Amino acid sequence: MLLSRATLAQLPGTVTRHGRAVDAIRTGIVHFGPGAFHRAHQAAYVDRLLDSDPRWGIAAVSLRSGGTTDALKAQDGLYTLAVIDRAPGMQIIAAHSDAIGPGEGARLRKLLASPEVRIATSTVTEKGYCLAGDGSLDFAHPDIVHDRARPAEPTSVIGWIVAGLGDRRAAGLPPFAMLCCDNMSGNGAKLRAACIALAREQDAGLADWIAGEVAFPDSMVDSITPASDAAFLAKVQAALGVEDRAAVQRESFTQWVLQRFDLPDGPDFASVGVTVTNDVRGYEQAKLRILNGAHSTLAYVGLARGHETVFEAMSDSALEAMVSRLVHEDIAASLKPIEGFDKAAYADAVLDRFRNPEIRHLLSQIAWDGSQKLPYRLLDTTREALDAGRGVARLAVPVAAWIAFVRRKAEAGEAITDPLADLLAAAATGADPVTAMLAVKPVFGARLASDARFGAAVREAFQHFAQGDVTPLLSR
Ligand code: CS2
Repeated sequence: MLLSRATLAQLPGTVTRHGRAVDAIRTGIVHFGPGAFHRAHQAAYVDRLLDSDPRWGIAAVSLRSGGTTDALKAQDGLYTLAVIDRAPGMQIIAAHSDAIGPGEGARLRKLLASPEVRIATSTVTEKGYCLAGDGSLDFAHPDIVHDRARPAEPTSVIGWIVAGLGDRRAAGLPPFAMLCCDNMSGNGAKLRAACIALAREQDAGLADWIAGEVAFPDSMVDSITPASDAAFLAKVQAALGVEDRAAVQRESFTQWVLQRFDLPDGPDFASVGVTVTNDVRGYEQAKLRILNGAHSTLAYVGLARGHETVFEAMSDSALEAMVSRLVHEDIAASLKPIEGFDKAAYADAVLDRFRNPEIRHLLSQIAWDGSQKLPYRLLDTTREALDAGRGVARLAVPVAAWIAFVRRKAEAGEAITDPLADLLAAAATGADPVTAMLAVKPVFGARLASDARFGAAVREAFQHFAQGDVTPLLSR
């Protein structure tokens, strides 16, 4: 039997259920990309919001694969959120009022033009936005080529946002606010520029309207959400007494910092724990560079040292000490000061979250999409360190580790999960992998590709990975 409205009443008392009338919930938010992170993070905030304001039910939209939307449909939008540390517990989330899978474009189009829908949100990961290395829309991306040619049948999230906004403008409706919830610096501003650029190809009036009328607030999102593996789903089933194909797990820590934006009579996100502020950039930078930068370092160096999870990598004292120095010295030095924000305390708290034995967060999951992640997580820091005349020997270690990771995978004939997989595999298996990889412009840009100091530091670190003797690098 599946979790659903019909089976809700038979769940054991240990599982928390909301007490509100589900029938009253309306769809006010359209969300692109209902993966585990969205279901564990944004949806949990909205679930609380719905207790007092039923207007903000979420329609979950999957443009590519229908696994999650099928599960949500079969379960009346319900699923379990398991918090797996400090205050462990399971609660049923009922924030999704609708689910739209691939092939349901007509329904999506109608929903995006509904006056009740006032907000759209997205977690489609970095690569989902079809951006080029400089953060602008990549007009050579196959999905964007398609959407330019056939704007009425979009395939990319950018194409869908532009089509939805175009319909609203044509109908004389106000736009929806567009909230990007992915780990990119200046995420709202980048999404805004991409939407305007695509709209400009079709209709200059629409592009100007988007530029003038649509809010694209920046945001910082944070909660460690390991993938829902079979063991976890079995645990949920044992606790619930029914099957739940959309269950998610996360740590108890959760944070969402959202740039204040204008939406008359909009949702009171602050009332459910969202930090609504005028300046998100400092938070966003600290989170991306410290947490995600350390994560990617642990992933690539940790995998080279035979570790499987973040917890195991953090239990490797030499690696832990190097990551701690990287964060406290190299990364902290690059951060903009934020009033009332203690960088060192923040870094310590993040590293402490990584030492959580309850969380089995696979390094291989974090290692995905390195070409999309490294620029925000480590390379901006590196570029700024070079400009300021600071050393980059430690920052070169995760970069060399990534090159070694790609090389190992390519040589073993294993799939590399990365939109640039073929290009990277060819570069990393050539005679001079470091030069070839640093020449990948969408990742390193012209500045890092040609910086002799950086090149030498990466080359030197890479030798250690190539020879399988990484330990000397960890005393840096
Ligand atoms: C991780 C993130 O998978 C990854 O690349 O670094 O998903 C990380 O767990 C989250 O950003 C934490 O908020």
